[in-house]
Amino acid sequence: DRAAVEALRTGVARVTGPFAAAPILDGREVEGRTRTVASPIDGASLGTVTEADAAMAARAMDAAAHGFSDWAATPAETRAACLERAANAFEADRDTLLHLLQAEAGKTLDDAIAEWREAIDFLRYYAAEGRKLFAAPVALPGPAGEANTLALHGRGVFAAISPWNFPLAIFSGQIAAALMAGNAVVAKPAPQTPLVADRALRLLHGAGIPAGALHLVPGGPEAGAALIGHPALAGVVFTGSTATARAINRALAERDGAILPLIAETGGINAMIVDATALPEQVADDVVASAFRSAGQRCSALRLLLVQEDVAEGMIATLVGAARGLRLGDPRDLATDLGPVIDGQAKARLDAHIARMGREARTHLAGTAPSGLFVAPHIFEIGSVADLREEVFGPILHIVRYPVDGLERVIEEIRAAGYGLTLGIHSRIERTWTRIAAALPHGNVYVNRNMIGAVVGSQPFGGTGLSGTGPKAGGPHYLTRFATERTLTVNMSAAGGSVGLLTLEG
Ligand code: UN1
Repeated sequence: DRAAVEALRTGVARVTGPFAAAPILDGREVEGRTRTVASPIDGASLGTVTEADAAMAARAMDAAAHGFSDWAATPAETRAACLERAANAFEADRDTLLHLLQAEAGKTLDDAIAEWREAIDFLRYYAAEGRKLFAAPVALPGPAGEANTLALHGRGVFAAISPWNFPLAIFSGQIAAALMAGNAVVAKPAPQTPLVADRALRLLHGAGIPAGALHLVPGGPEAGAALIGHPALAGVVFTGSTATARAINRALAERDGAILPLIAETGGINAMIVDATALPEQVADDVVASAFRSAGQRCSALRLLLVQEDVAEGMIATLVGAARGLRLGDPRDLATDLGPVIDGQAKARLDAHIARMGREARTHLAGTAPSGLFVAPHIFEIGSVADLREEVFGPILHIVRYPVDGLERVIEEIRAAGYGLTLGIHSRIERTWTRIAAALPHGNVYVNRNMIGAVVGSQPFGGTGLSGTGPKAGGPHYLTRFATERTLTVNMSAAGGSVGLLTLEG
């Protein structure tokens, strides 16, 4: 309702900076090189960040290695309770977190609220899942006279490397999962969004996560490389580009010693297939939301729309009409649909892509944007799926028409691209969508709806192939990958084995 939204907006607008972010090692801020953090909305200074260099990142790893054993020995119930207290603290800090999501990441109020809620959901969900998984060893069947149990243990120090497009939800979700599984964490937020990360980290500490178990290193690739190269590293959780995941994988492979897990959630060339039975108005709604919401800066966003040629003309006209109505501007204005893109580099990449499409593709929509970091929604028509070779991270939709007998070929082309994140299907023929869903490896398939905004616990999120390693964030299997599994087998019939003095340790 309007009044509530207006009240919320007023509360968020009342928050004032400046804010500061700094490396936090063992609960203490560390000094170093400092720079200004500017808002993508208007370039206004929001505060400062002290960035960690390689040496400081290495010190954070040392500190985490030191803090690991106490945290690993903390009962799972206590770890879960810390995350739940953190969820409450995130709720209480609503106005400031929303303010930072808007000012630092350029989000609309809708998007900021959705992300803030998602962060809270991650904290509560992993606490609940963790209670089930980590509370006590599980008894397993075995031969008579033998007791078998299986227990999950933290691995050690996890590096958590998170992106700017969900600087609160993914940042906090990675940390919560790694902590719940009994790991110590060194978190490196994206260089574009250190302020909201710093705020979240302080809330986590305030909720009882020990200073020794969670450390913050704002910084760039140099700090990231120091984390990945550090001898204490036990695992990496990463969300970002496919290229960076590959570089991390390579660096992990070069290390001496243990083989370490990488949990990566990366990019996609996400497609939606629309056949002639789809409802045009619903398609238009769902395409506009999937392609243009958050200015297309979601890894789940729709990039490639495949429309059956019989209905393509009308469908494109409806879409163009709907997209033309989108408002671009300051995301703190409630009437705004699309805020800015994250930085000058992102804008330059998008502008270059738009220029290339202007030459190579048929242009259906090319709006103009206000000055600054704004990119207007664009709709281009290309000849085939293969014409789009890379993930384009912004409000740019590509359309391909396919003939009624061309569905198999389209499926084959999507598979050949190698990404497997989100997939949308609009069809009222069940046989069609079951066939498409079965033929493609995508992690999140959405039928007759939009394809963004996966809900924690309901639509666990993550892809396959070039899109990530799995398991899926916000799903029941995610925490296990952060842990090691160990069995204990005891011969109960051997002398001394059956006297009942034996207690199995968790
Ligand atoms: C990302 O954009 O990095 O479903 C992943 C969604 C979000 C995507 C998060 N969970 O839209």
